This record gives sequence, structure tokens and C-alpha cells, in this order.
Amino acid sequence: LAEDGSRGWLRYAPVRPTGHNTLDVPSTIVALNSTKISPVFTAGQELRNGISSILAKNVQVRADGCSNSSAVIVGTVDAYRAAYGDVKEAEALEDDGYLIHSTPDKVIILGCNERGALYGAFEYLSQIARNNVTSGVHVSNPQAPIRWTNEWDNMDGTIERGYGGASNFFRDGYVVDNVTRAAEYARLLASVGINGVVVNNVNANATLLSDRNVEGLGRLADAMRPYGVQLGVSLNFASPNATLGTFDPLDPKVDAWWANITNQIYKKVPDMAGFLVKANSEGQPGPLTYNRTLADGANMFARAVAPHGGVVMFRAFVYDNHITYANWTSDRANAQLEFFQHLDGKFDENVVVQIKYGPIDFQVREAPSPLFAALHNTSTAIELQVTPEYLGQNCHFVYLAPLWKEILDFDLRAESRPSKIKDIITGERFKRPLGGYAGVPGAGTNTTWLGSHMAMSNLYAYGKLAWDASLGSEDILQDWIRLTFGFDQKVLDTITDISMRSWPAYEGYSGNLGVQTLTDILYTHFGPNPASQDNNGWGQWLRAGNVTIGMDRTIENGTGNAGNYPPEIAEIFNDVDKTPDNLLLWFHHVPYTRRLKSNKTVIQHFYDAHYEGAASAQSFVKQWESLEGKIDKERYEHQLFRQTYQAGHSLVWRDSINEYFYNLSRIEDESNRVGNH
Ligand code: GCW
Repeated sequence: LAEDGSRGWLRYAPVRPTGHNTLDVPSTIVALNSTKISPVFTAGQELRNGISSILAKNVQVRADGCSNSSAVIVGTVDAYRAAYGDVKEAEALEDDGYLIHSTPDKVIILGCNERGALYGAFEYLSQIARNNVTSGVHVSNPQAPIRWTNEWDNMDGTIERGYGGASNFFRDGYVVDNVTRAAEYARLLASVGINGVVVNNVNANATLLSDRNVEGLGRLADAMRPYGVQLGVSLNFASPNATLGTFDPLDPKVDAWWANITNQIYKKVPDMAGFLVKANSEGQPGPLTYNRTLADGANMFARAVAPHGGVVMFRAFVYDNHITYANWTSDRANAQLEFFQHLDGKFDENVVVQIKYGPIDFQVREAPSPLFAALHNTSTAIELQVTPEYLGQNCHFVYLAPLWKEILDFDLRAESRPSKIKDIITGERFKRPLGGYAGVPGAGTNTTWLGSHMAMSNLYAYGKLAWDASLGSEDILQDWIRLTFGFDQKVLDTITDISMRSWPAYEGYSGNLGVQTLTDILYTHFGPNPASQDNNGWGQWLRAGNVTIGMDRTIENGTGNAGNYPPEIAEIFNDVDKTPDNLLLWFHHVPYTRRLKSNKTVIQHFYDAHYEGAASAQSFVKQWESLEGKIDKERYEHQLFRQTYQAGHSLVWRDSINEYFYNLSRIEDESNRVGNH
């Protein structure tokens, strides 16, 4: 049977019930007060479609129902109370949270709000689809209020760093006419708890704000609203320039211009989530042009959206891309603190500073950004790339949850107290009202959404972690595998194994020991090109010479970046002996012959890791081939093609990187594989 990839993990494939729970799912759905299109209405439809498809049952949906007949009841807590009386467990619910009370003949799914009810319905359906219905009461609240995606869709219909086809939202300069795909996307996102989508690229275009496009934004928002997904937009800071001849954030005319256009947008999108702003970064305009601070810039937008309850996500990805290589203490990694630390407390309450997980740019391994620990009076969010810009662009497969979790679980020890990044961005650690997650999926019109079926585990995991960062990477993955590929044990074990080995494999044949990914840095960010990293203004330097390699970020001799971390962490990163091997070259400039904690030399580790990583990539092909016949032909072939490509390209990676460092260092490989051809 041909598989429709666009359904992603929401396939509702038939399950032959084995436990008694699934057999007992009632045949009546009561979606409380759902006479008009709303998330609760959607929940009712979704439950009907899901249950009838998974369990081959005839299911009816009603908008009200008698409390003592067998039914799945879904709605808000308030609607339930009005109809049937109190539910004690509901007291534990927070915004967007849900509870599922499941007994053999009655299932009650309640949301704190409508969106929460829909999340509860999706969770219940997921349990049925995995044949794993939990009985009793299950309460779940999201850890962070902001769980958004940032789509980098351009108005011309292309997607920056997207590998899954054209834009779902824009074409030829305008919002698309047909918003079906936007609705389907919102459905997928809602099923993993995502509540906002910024529809256009952070490298934003002022033409988004034309009357025709504002109208179009209204249609996109209407398409996503039934799924509880709010629309947000990226703004070009200089948008008023064409009319006013200025975009100075402290000029009252400019302020009034933004207030006016914001009001226009809210007329079409009354529940708009807010704005996302990339300012003074990579050629984008911003407040620094007028000697105003980044906070002045952010607050201008904050004032415009505040009356409507909107938020401003202001990106911390601000740096100078013309820094001087000759200067040993230049360091792009210091930019975030330089630009933002002194502004702590100067942002309006509805501003969230959005910080990429590392101080550079989505590399295969980075130290966590120290900015998370430096802003105590500012709400923050973490930016994660679901689209693997530097990690093989979905021609290679890398399951990213383990990478993200390593960052989220990192304890920055701010003020010498527990300060895990996951607790900072939820607002908990510094008692902030806002905060959360921004994921960049790069989803396009391709039937796989992202360009590869396997990559969808990343989108799934992103939503799950944004809801609850304590979930395990492997648990998330296995739920996704069951939903996506069914119950075959061999399929489960094999895809689990490939996925969990995928990040180490990619790191193995690309950049090791924290040296960065070693891709082509100037244009494609794809394929090996270590030579492109040094000797330019971009600051993603290796400082690779004939004898030594690595960025010296120490306080005494280097860029001082290690000192950007709170003292307990600075002490580790500043000390070459204490820094973990996997970040050694991120923080230190050392001889190729330096011995690691593993007792290998740096260069030998490079050689070995490249062979091991590439060997893993070869084995993934065989493992995938062992699934032939166990998953549908279409998805099998599609992924096989990618795994085969990756296996070949991993050899290109292995040999180019190894030869490059052999040529620089002239140090022989102990196993005689490198340099002797
Ligand atoms: O690393 C760079 C990417 C750009 C991207 C930028 C950013 C949207 O290569 O494509 O632009 O990061 O995050 O703003």
C-alpha cells in the first residue's frame, strides 16, 4: 500500500488490539459546545477519524451528551463543569495543559483551554495508535508557554535552509491562495503541542506588510486556528523607511507607523502570536544604525503588540561578520554577551530574547551559549534547528534529540545554583513570565514535509521536548517509530539503533572535538571544506596550522570566551585539562599531538573518528536493507536512497578531512590509512 508521507506520524494505521483497553474505546464522542469550528471541534473530528481508522469502528460525534452513557468526552474544564459538575484533578491544569481520565466505558479529556483539550485528544489517539492506553488519570502541562516554529519561508516561495521543497505559505511574492497545506501542517504541529508558527523568514521582507499580504496572513491564521496554532510574523526592521525615510526606533513617527501596521494585522489576525525580529545581523537593518540599543529596537515592537497581548521574539544572533582573523582575541562567540548582557532588564515584559543553542551557529557540537546564564531579568527562548543546515541537509540522517538534550540538560550554575538551560528558558530559574522554544523546521511542500521520512522524528521530538524537556530521546523516538512505521520489533530496534548512532556517526566523519562541523562555510554549509573556515571575517575559525589547532578561548591567553560562563563552568572550560574532550578544540589551541583523556592524540582521534563515523554510515545501509518488506515500499526506497547517498558521502567526508589534516600536520596515521595512497 502506498504511504502518504504528508500524514507524518498521524497515520491512524489500523491496530489489532491486544490489550483490553483499546477494545473498550467508546463509540460516541462528545465534543463539548463544539457547534462552530474551534480546537474542541477539531478534537471531536480528530477523535472520530482516528478511532474509526485505528480500530475500524463506527464512531459518532455530538456536541453534548448525557453523563452516564459510554462516551469519549472532550472539552474545556469550564464546559465540562457547566455540563456535568466538578472534576477535582482539573485544579492541577495550567495554560494549554490537559487531563485524560480513562475508564473502560468513559474517557474524559479536558483542557485548561480549548487548545489543551485538542492536545489531550491527540495524546489519547497516540496512545490508541501505539496500543498503549493508560488507564486512570493522566495530567500533563507544558513546561514552557512559547512552543513555536520559525519557518524561514521567503516571499518568492523558496525556503532558506529548507530541504523539503517550496514554501507552504508564499509564492511569487504573495501568500498562497490555497491554505490547505497550512492547515495540514498546523495539524501535525498541534499533535505535538506546538502553539505558534512564524510563517516568514527572519531575513524578512517589507512586502509582507502590503495590504494583499496582510489579508493573506489572515487566511493563513484562519487555516491554523482550528488547531490552536497562532500565527506570528518576522519583520524587516527598516520597513517604514520607504514611506518615512527613517526607521529610527526612537522617532515617534516610526513608532506610530509600527503601531498602525500592527493594528492592521490584528484586524485580520486577532490572535496573532507576535513578531520575530532579526536585527543588525548578517546585513539586516536594526537600531544600531541610529545608535539606539537593541533593547530600544525590541521595545518599539513590544509597544505595538502589547495592547493585543502579543510578544516579541528578539534574536540574540547578532554579530559582526567582518572580524579580524589576524587578531588572536577576536571571537564571534563573544558577540552575544557583548551585545546583550548590558541590556538585561531593559527589555519590556513582552520581549523574549531568542538564543541559538550555541554561541556560533548550529554546529554539530557547540558549548552551550553563555547568554542563557547572563540574562536574569529578561525572558529567554532557545532556538533549535530542526532543519539540519550543517548536519547533512536531510541527505544525511541525524536524529537531533540527543544533541538538543545535551544542551537543555546542561547546568550553567548561574550564581552557583542549579541552572539547567531547560529550566532557564521555561522562566522557572529566574522567575520570568515568558520563555520557551523556537524550532526551525524548514518544512516545505514535499510530501515528506522535510525531504526525508526519517527526518520527521526531529520535528516530532522538537515538539515533545518543548512540552517536556525531561523526556528521553529514545522514548520519544520509539513512540514516533510506532506511530510512523507500526509495531514490528525488528523495525523498532533497527530504526532506534540507526537513530541513536546517527549523531555520533555524523560528528565522527565531520568535525570532532568541538572544532565545528567543517562544512563549506561560505556558501552551501554542505559537504567537507575545512579550508573555507579560516582566514575570513565570519569567525567560524579552526585556527588550524601545521602544528596546532583550535580556538584559544581562555581568559589568560585567548579570546576570554571561557570567562563568559559562570565561575564554576568557566573554571572547567578555561582549563585545558578539565575541558571535556568533545569540546577541547572549541576552547583550546593545542598541538595535534596533545593526548586526550581517551589517551589518543588529537590527530589520531581525528583519523579514527572519521573511519568509525563513516563505517557507521555504511552499516546504516545494511540495517535499513534488513527492513525490506517490513515497511511499505515507497518509504523503504525513499530512505534507502538517502542512506546510500549518506554512506557514499561519508567516505568523501572521511577522506577529505583526514587528508586535509594529514597534509597540514604530516603526522602519520597509526593504522596507516591516511596519506599513504
Ligand atoms: O547560519 C545562518 C544561516 C542563514 C540564517 C542565519 C540566521 C536565516 O546560514 O541562512 O538566515 O543563520 O539564523 O539568521
